Amino acid sequence: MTKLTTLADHLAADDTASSALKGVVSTIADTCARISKVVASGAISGSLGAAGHVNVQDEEQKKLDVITNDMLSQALKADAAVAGLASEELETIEATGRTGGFLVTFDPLDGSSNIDVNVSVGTIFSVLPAPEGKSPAEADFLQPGRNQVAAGYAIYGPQTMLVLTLSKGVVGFTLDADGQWRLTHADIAIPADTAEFAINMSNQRHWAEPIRRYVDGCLQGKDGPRGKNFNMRWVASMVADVHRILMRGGIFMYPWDAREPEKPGKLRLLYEGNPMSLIVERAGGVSTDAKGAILDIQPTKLHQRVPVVLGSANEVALVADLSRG
Ligand code: P6P
Repeated sequence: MTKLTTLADHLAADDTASSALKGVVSTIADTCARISKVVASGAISGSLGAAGHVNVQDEEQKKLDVITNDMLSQALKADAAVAGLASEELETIEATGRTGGFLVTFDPLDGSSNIDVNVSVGTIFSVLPAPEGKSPAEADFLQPGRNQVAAGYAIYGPQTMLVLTLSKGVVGFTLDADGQWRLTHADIAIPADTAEFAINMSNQRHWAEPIRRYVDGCLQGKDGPRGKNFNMRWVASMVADVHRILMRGGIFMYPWDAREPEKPGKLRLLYEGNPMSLIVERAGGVSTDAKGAILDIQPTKLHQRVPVVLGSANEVALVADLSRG
């Protein structure tokens, strides 16, 4: 069997992205390959369990949150094309002392509450243009998601995969035993229709009415207004739920709920909502805050949260119609 195309060869054949951007993507991909080994070592390396403090999100940090954040931060600071970075695990941005090039935001280990029970987790990343002629400030990261020049994620599951979008389309690479990322999914596309929804049902009593109505319709199955039965999945790793949707369709929802009414949702815009939205849109899906496109949102804070309803276009449209009233 001929060897599948490597990430390096795939990037070399891409005549739309600059060599500097390809370099940043390679830096992230190489780091994710190393993170995969650390994640896979689990209890053997003593990397499981709590780190003993909470992060800027007021969430208990896992040891692997800290380890993976440091791995990505160090690798990006060493990349000449990176002017600054922002992480779910860091209170504010880190400037590299360089100007121009790119800004990178990332969630180093998404779904880390699953890591101690051996359920898939991942790394999510977003690449934005950096300001010219000045060291980036926090305000320079507050760009709408449509400004992204690259976005992707690694999923550390039964296979370790890297899913990536640069200027168009969505491609998937699988980490080979020789450490090479091999092109296994050349043109990822999300089916427009689905019979599978993903939401944390334990929050049902806290949802706004439109979400409750939509989910009730799914639960009534073929006896209800939808006229078909639905399946439900909730991995509690956004990367795993979104990956499933990229592979076979579906709708993922983390909407606003009344538990913390002052917050728009749980997920963060800059390093979860925006990169996943670019990927989903480029794969023919739709990604909204329940009403409008997430990629059009003008960020106002580095760690701001956003409601997320994304996936199969026709299903997301139904939720948007209900939400607009
Ligand atoms: P809940 C993981 O902590 C995360 O940020 C996403 O990856 C995931 O979709 C969501 O939170 C799970 O949240 O409230 O169901 O545990």
